[in-house]
Amino acid sequence: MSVDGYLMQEPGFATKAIHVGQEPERWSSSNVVTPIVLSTTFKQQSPSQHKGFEYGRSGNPSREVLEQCLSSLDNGKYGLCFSSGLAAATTVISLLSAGDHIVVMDDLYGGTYELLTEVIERRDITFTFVDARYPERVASAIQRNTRMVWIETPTNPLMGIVDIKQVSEIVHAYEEIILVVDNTFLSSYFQRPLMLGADIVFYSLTKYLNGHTDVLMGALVMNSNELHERLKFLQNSLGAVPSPFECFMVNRGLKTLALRMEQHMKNGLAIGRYLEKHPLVDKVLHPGLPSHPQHQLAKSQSYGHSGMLSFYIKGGLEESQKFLSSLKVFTLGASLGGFQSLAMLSSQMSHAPMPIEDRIRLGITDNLIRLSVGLEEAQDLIADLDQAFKATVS
Ligand code: P1T
Repeated sequence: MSVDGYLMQEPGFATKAIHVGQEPERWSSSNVVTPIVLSTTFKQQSPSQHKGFEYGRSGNPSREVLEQCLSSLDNGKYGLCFSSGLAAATTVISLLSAGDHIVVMDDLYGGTYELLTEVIERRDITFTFVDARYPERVASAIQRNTRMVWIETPTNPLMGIVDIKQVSEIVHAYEEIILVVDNTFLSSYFQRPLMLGADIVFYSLTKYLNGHTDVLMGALVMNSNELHERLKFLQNSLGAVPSPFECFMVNRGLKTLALRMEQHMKNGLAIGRYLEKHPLVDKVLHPGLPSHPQHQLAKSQSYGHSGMLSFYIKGGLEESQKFLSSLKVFTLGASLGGFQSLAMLSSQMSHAPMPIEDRIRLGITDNLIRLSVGLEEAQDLIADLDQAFKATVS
């Protein structure tokens, strides 16, 4: 189905989410639901001869099911799961060595920013932060020692859109550079970066793919055999793997991903339109609304938009604080992509690790409110925002 001029959704997504990797024939008991295999070791027929599993860190049947299903949803060949989004990021960056350089989108999740600037920089890996909404800036930031380009699209929290195809053409003029796309805000239901030229798709599964706010996990999806081999090696040697129970939970969450994402989109658009008309709102950032400067680009590379949006409330920190503490249906809290609606002040929460001057330059100011619109009734969400605006000015 094509919504409002977005790319035409490919058939079969929901079927893959329900069936790939989950064939009952895979198990001797023919169970329809994936078992949670807790065993950390697996019997070997003779030393080093086994049925594909030897030790829980290097491989686990519940994890393998999820990895196969996730890769199919991105039309990728391989999936790898990690104990959090940032564990997946640490593993990808461990592909690099001292002396290497990364070009990074300047508007990105504060935790990724902190990982790069506080941890990775100490390993003698350098970065250039660029506004990748202008692909020519990615091109001019590439150096002799650049080995990776890291982008988020849409960005957290400013909803900037990066032209994945154009950036991938720039990157792939160099054989040795890998393009990583953080697709957390849209999920594979609304965007498939591998098909647009990315080498690795990155996910915080903690968000939409699990969707129930009860698991921390990350994943990487790729096509290249060589990258898969190197990353699988690192998955085992760094050891940041998820538990079998959590793999089961995400696998279960995936079953309703298509349904959830459609509803997140509907609710997010209803709220975005409501906010655009509100006299206490300066500006709404939602790539699915025609007012977004990159609305056409968003439509040309994705299948829709999730429940993520941000807006500038008129005023400053005091107004934001009053508004956020008055919400009753929206929960004031970190994270996103769950069934319940969340609101946050990025400048003080997810992006607190970023230096204030960078935040201000980017527009992550104290009146920027980020919403993760959940699956409640849109009317109830709008009524909640309405009463919080009233409380802000009372
Ligand atoms: O929290 P974790 O599963 O480690 O994922 C990190 C991460 C990576 N990429 C993006 C785009 C993210 O939004 C996140 C986590 N973000 C939040 C917790 C947040 O509130 O924005």
